[in-house]
Amino acid sequence: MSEQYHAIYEELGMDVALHEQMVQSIHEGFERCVLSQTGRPEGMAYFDSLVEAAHGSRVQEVLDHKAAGGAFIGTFCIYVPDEVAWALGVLPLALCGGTGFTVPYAEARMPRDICPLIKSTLGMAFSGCCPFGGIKDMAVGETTCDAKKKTWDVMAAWGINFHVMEVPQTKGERTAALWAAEVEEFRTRLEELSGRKLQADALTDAVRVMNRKRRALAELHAFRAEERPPISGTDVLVVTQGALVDDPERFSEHLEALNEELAERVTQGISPVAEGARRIMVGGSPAVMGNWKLHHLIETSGGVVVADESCTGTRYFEHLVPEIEDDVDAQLAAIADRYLQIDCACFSPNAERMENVVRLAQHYHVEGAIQYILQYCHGYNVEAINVAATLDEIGVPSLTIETDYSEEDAGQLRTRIEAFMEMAPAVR
Ligand code: BJ8
Repeated sequence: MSEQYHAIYEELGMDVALHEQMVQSIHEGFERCVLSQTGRPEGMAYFDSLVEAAHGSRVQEVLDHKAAGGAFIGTFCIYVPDEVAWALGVLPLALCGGTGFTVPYAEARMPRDICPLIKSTLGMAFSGCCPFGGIKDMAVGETTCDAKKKTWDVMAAWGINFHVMEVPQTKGERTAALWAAEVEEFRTRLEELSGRKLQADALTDAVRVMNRKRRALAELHAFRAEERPPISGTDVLVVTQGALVDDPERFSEHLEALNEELAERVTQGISPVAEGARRIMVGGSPAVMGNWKLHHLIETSGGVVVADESCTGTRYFEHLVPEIEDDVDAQLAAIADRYLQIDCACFSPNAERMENVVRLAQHYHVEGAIQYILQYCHGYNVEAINVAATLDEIGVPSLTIETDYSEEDAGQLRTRIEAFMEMAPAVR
């Protein structure tokens, strides 16, 4: 598996044996939830390989990037504007953990009642299983939820080089100005880190690279509106998770090829989705790499996930950044505007999210929505009440599921999902 990188892991001071066990446990979940599917597109082979690459070849690429004089930052949220980093030769990588394997290592040092995404991420670092922790030049946090922002304080107190972006909690002129200032400060921090000055042409190029990736993802997700989608929701999740860790240009190339294959499949009427499968929208907390649990349960209980209203779904790729030439300030302002359109549950009120939920439910012809709440994720959990009421108004039933990264509740969840599927009215 990751044996060829053992020398690197040892040099990074990792616990090589434990890391191997973690990789093995992720792989077992991947086999059970993803590779067990039938009728998958051939183009998925590349995206499958990203799961292994995330703990192998991608580490080598980051090291090569640093050896060539570039800097490397770890991020934890899709509000961090990657374009600014790329334009300064800084490689950004999402370090969010999706495996339950490392959760106990975080629980030994942090409160247990914080969300599994944070515990998995921290547990990777605490257990010596994170190859990126030791090579990052800086971590970039944000103030999206209480657990995260207090965690950054603890990390900073432990001597980790942290930059925290203040994500506002309301949307309006005053907070838009605050956010624009945060993006500007991010630029300054990265200029210091990289020893470079942000150049207009480099920034426009980085915007184009990211826009290309967003367009390709939008095209992929658009296939899900088909009556019988040419790809499963689990596979779309695998691709979208990969977008957070892969090199953006290489990722776009492979995704554009997959999209061509999917277009061909539509023409030929090829679909891995059983006729009559219930069309389900999943919304709420993100499901990052390592976490395929809910999609697998839905798609092996008579449903197909046709929309992901989450940061590992539409929230990640919707809205392009206008490509502005020769004007760094205008380009930065356009970037700030684009990122502030993300409708995370950290915003109150969150009318924009309610509008988006309705738009997505209608566009993808969903028959039911499952709100996916990571345990202790209060923002999405409480907001689920308004989301359910909004969906109810347009006749879409919803089910709210609160869960963690363990498999212990899988049987119980399956029973609830199957019962929900039976009551969801067919729109066809
Ligand atoms: S923009 S969803 S990526 S913050 S799941 S750590 S919110 S308690 S990940 Fe998120 Fe950015 Fe929002 Fe998206 Fe907290 Fe909830 Fe845990 Fe979360």
